Amino acid sequence: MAEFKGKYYISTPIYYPSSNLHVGHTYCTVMADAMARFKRATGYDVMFLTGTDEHGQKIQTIANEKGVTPQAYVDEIVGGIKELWKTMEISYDDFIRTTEDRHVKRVQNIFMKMYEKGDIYKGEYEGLYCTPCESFWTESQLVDGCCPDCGRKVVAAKEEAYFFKLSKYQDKLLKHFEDHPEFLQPEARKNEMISFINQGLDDLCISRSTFDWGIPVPIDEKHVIYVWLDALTNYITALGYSEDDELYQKYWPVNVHLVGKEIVRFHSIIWPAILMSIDEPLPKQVLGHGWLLLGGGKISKSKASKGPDVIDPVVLIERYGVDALKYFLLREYTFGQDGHFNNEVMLKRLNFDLANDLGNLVSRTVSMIEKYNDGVIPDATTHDEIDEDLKNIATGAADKVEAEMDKFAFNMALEEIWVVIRRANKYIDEKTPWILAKDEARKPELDTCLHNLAETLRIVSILINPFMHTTASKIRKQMGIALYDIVWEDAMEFEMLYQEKVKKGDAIFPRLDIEKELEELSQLASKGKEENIPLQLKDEIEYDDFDKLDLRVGKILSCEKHPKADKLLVFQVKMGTETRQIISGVANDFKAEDLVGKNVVVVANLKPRMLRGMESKGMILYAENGEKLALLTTEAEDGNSVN
Ligand code: ME8
Repeated sequence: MAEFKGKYYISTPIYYPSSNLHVGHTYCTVMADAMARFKRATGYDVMFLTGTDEHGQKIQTIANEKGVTPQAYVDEIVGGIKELWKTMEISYDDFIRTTEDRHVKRVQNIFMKMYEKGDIYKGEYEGLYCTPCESFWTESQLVDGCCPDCGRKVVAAKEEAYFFKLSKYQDKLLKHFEDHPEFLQPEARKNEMISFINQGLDDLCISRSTFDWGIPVPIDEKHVIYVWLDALTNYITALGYSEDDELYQKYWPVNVHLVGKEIVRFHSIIWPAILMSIDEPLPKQVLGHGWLLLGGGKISKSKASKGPDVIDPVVLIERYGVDALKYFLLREYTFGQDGHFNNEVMLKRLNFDLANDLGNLVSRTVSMIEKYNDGVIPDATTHDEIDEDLKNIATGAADKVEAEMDKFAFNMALEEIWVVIRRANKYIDEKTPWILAKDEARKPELDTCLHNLAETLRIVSILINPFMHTTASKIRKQMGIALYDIVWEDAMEFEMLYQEKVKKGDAIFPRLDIEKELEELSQLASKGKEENIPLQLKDEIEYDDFDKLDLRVGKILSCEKHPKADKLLVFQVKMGTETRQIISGVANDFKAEDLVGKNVVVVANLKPRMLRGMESKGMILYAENGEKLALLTTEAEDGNSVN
């Protein structure tokens, strides 16, 4: 076992379940997962937290549009997010949802603590509001008159609200930045934040009264807590803060809040000020990572894939596997900088680094051990400079990987591992085992060569384990090495194998036909787009128009053809205490007898009309469904209002 080095708490942002996640969210979570696994491997007691940020106007609006409750809406999306993390084997220790009771209760406790401290007051907020980002902005913060975060339009808004005295903490925040140069990285972000504070901090609006999908303000039921106080506190509510403090005492303060650069401001200014208000320690570090870009702009939930590139992680995983996607995201991008996401770059990396470099090394090594030594890893009995070089590079890599991981330089950490892999491939070319095999006298040299390759692969399997643990297991399986108990320190030792029996398996990363893959991905991306062509509809109506309808559930007691019109059906419909006659022109679409007994939705306040000498009081609802009409039925019993 690795020497115990203490605790390590890392978090991702809690994502909005406004729609399914894309490869940008996956990028952040994959980095956090790799770090959590790396820290566990190197002797830390890790707490890795992720979750979902489920309240707010935007989610309420989307749910309303879909005709479901906000809770039902988020439950479904969060189910998909958890499924995605399960498929990707994300090793989080806890997943916090802001709609959980544990969070709600603790956020209210935090609000009360701040209130009792005198840090919260009631005022009136006037500002420019970006609805998708749920942020108020001042005129000077706008970029080209639009939201500086997402680039969309803002609207003037005013409302009674509770405020947090953020301005009170301005000097203390600046001092914290000065005293803790490591607090916010990268450096460029830190300078932005310091100048933001120097411009003067306004007090922060922390409640809303124009919608109700949120945590009620404990002292005023008309208000819900504005999303950032609700969201940021997840990092401590998940640890039981204010109720059951055991985990809080153990893990807080967090070692790293890993966040996208657009929310660095919330994490390095607002969140520390909240913590100062409740007299709790500040995060040790906030790390802002860059964005994945597509066609020049940030990949975002509201922007569908623009070009031929697929950004849905589920599709990429189905085609290339979890480890391939993880590898690409960690290897391709430089931490802290933006990077372009592009399917072609991804496919090339998968072919060059995974199929060629790593895949070939595994398959060549196993094949040669099978061919030249009956599948048993031989002992090493000879030694030369080339062997020495391979050994030094292989056993020296773990420290280099650790040094890069300390800087969150995932790409460089992987590069250090690939230095070993490429050295081993070169070692095969230098040693030419196929020539050694022809000369019985050189069998000891051949054995040494095979042994050293096997040892190197054992080391590689340990080094890649935090990043691609399924691949690590596949390599170990083919090498006949124990799958469990992968110990980081063993990557620093060379002589650990003893006559294990290898067994060739499938290629760990099959070679991809890049042209063909690009073609298929582009078809998938455009298929997604075709499915989203707006419907041809009648003119838009106002909500007030719709609200005039009184919709009721009715049960069809009988249905017959109109005696004087072929197209009309005459219904007797029971709605609660009343039974009515309703006539619909749907005889061509339905058989009368099929409709009897159905519970339908009726516009109950439609003005009565005479149709061919018979009165029709109300209207049964049907919807257009392609060429046909669909009867709107319900499982509810008759007599209930439905709008
Ligand atoms: O901001 N490239 O949630 P969110 C890289 N709920 N990373 C990206 C990305 C991209 N194109 N797009 C998203 C919220 N991300 C709040 C957070 S925390 C207390 C509350 C990643 O669903 C990145 O980490 O908009 C970013 O910060 C996060 O997803 C935003 O996710």
